[in-house]
Amino acid sequence: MGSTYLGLDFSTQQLKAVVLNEELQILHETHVHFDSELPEFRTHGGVVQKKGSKEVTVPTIMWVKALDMLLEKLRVCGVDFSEIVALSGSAQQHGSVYWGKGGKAALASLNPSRFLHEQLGIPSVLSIPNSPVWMDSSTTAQCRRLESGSVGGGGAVGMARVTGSRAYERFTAAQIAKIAETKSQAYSTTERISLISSFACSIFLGDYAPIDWADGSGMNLLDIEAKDWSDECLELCAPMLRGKLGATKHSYANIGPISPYFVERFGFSPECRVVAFTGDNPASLVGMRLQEGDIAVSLGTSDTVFMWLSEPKTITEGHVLCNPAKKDAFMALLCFKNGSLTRERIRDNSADGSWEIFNELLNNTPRGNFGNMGLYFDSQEILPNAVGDFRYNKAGDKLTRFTSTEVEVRALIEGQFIAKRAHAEDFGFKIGKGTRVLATGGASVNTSILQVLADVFNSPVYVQESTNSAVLGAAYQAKHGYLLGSSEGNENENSLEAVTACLPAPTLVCSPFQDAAEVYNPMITRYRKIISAIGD
Ligand code: XUL
Repeated sequence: MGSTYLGLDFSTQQLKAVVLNEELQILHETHVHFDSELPEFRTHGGVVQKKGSKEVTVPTIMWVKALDMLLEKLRVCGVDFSEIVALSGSAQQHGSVYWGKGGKAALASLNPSRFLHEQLGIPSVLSIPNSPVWMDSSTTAQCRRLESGSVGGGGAVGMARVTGSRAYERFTAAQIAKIAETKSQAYSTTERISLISSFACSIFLGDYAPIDWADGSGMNLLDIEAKDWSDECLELCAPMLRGKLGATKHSYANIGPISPYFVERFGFSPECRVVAFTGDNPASLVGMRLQEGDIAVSLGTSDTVFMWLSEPKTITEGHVLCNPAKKDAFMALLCFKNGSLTRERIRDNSADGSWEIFNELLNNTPRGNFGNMGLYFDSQEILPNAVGDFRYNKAGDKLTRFTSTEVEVRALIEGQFIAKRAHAEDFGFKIGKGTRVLATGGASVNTSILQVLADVFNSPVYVQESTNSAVLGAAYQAKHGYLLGSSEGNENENSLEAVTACLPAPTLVCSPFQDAAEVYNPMITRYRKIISAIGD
């Protein structure tokens, strides 16, 4: 009988699970897609948004019902639950769950002959039935209030200094503040506020689970250096908040044994350990096995960039989070809203909707694109703060269009990667001899695009077999936390690096051309000039 590890990911559109063996190879994987498999909740893309509204929520119990279904699917897949020695999970960041006065008691006394959603979907357990999620942008007023206080010396910079980010609409503090203002009765009956990650963890634990430091860094409430709630932030946010948030823990903390509900209903071992759950971006950093000096680029609906930081840095454009893999380290997270949808728009307009033609056009243009540069933001971009198309020729004149489709395609891809490198360098990222770019997400299968990435970063680009880095990261953390044990074990021997050393190294897919630095270093400088002019 082998030991196995279960990883879960409560992402925006679906709930995923993987079961890994001792060598961290995938034995089983399955998922529940919210829109199609749980149509009764009427979500679109996994969320509920009224037309024209900035409010975006999810019926909290949908995630619980999805978990009921996922566990049944795993059983049908042939998973032997008794072999699972530890489990962990990840979830979309920032969203919050509000437990009522009967929450803790309900978790501790779940009846194994009934579904979870039948027992948890009642007002005494969930004081607010709908959870605000990361796509919500209805809290600008609350953000301004949070930044108007004296946190870290005041303003956006002060907030970023203490919590790792300036106040953002989707971050949990602004969301909690809005709930405390607009639903004060329900807020006052709230016994505990969980993130989606710690909510899911609580179900497995049969008790309120702590918020982990990495996902907690997406709240504008955690002092990321002190690893404790900032009293100044709490006071500005909402009344009696410290008690409602509970204690925090590091991201691979081995919290406790699994709840008897799962032992009796599914045959889990009573010894199976629950390891802290975290956010999907920190979990991806773990799943990609990012090391100091590397940079990870995830190419999806929105593009994200992660870096390992040994020291926090105060920066108002981008986020600093506690590192999920190592207690005293940090990570940087950069979100670019215009990712694959913008790439698809240019593919449709310039390459007849074909990736083959798109790649041909890209391969047929020289690095540096004859001095042309373009930036394309279909929707309001975060980095930089801009919307629209911006095209420039070699002389720096602004153009309404380029003369050929080749130039347009190359301008898009070069522009996207130049922006990523420039903003990463603002975080102190330096390209060195050992720098590796780890690519993931949908577009990471396109080697023509990855060649541009290698050239812009003047570094080799690697990919991993699976693009599901968050759910894998969760399963790796299960093993990481399990080996450390509840007594914290030997941190070095059981570092994440040591725990995942059995995995194959990522595959080298593209190396930069000799002239890459010469071509792209000046383009980074040009990009900075362009975006400061756009901002004026
Ligand atoms: C990160 C963010 C999203 C969510 C959903 O700040 O808002 O990436 O974590 O995946």
